[in-house]
Amino acid sequence: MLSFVNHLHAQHCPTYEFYRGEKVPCFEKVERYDYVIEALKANGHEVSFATSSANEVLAQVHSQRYLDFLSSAWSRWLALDTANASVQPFPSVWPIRSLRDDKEPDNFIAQLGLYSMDNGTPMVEGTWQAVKQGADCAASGASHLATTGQASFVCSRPPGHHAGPDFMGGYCFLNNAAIAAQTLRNHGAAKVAILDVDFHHGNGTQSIFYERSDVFFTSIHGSPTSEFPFYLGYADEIGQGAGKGFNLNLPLAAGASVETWFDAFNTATQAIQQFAPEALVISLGVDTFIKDPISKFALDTPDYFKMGHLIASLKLPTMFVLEGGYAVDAVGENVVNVLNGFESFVSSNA
Ligand code: SP5
Ligand code: ZN
Repeated sequence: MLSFVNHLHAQHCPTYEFYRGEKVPCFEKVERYDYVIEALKANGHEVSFATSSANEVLAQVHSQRYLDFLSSAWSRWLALDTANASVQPFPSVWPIRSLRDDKEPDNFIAQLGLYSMDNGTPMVEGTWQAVKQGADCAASGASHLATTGQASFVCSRPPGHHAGPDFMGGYCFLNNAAIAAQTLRNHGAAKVAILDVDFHHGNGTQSIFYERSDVFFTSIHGSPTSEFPFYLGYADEIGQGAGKGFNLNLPLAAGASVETWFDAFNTATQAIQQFAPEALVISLGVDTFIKDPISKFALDTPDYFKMGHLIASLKLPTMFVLEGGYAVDAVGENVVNVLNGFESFVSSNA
């Protein structure tokens, strides 16, 4: 499968985040990417740099004021104090209920809170360059699928599915899966489905398409009663306005078995078949892995091959976008097992 790889990913290299008030090493590490590239090459998958720009689609998915903030954030952080060059900015104040989010304060940290859902998404000097290139890879993977009918894989970090229309969060800045889905729409696919298999609910993707009937979003994830992002991902979120009926959440208890996970997967894929999309985007997180350090499902390496095979059995034009997965040295094998399982179906049914 052709993979569009983000060769600028390492410019996003934060070193620490916060856990229970203490600094801890980042889970979303630069090496995750290296393991995926290594596994892609070992399994004979072809790689390409981005061939399309996401410039046009970015403004269809994210608000202009958020894009302006993100692209200029580092220079404005440095303008506060040149000593900030080696410091990661974190928000400390947020416009929660009753406070105004329509006004943008001049203060940089107040802006950072306005455009952040958590204090768990550290930024560094090269973050914008890395995430913009990731968006270009997502647009390229979608254009490849739309123009050739051939499946693609967007190999990029940081991930994207927690990033909403106008905020970052959960290690995410630009929503690559949403950018891919919107690019497919722009290429003429009337209906696009997104299946999010990351352990965490794809709150950003859900929010971007919540009032739309042309993009169906479904997600299998740890229940928000105990798992990040906590404030979205319940089963009663079914979409709104024109989007009513086009959102399907399948939250599972932390510790759910592999069998329970595949039962939910079956429910999700049946709903996708009923929607009858012209293209399918998979938000491919592998933090459902039993050894993942921050997640609580139990999938093992062979289960990812099975997942890919079942996705292929839907017989839809399909692309994959890398999301989470923090058992760093297993991320490559697990991701590539999904792609190999997908291709094994295609070749056995050719
Ligand atoms: C894309 C994605 O998978 N984002 C996940 C963001 C999760 N952020 C919260 C991390 C909380 C880490 N908890 C550490 C538990 C260590 N025992
Ligand atoms: Zn995740």
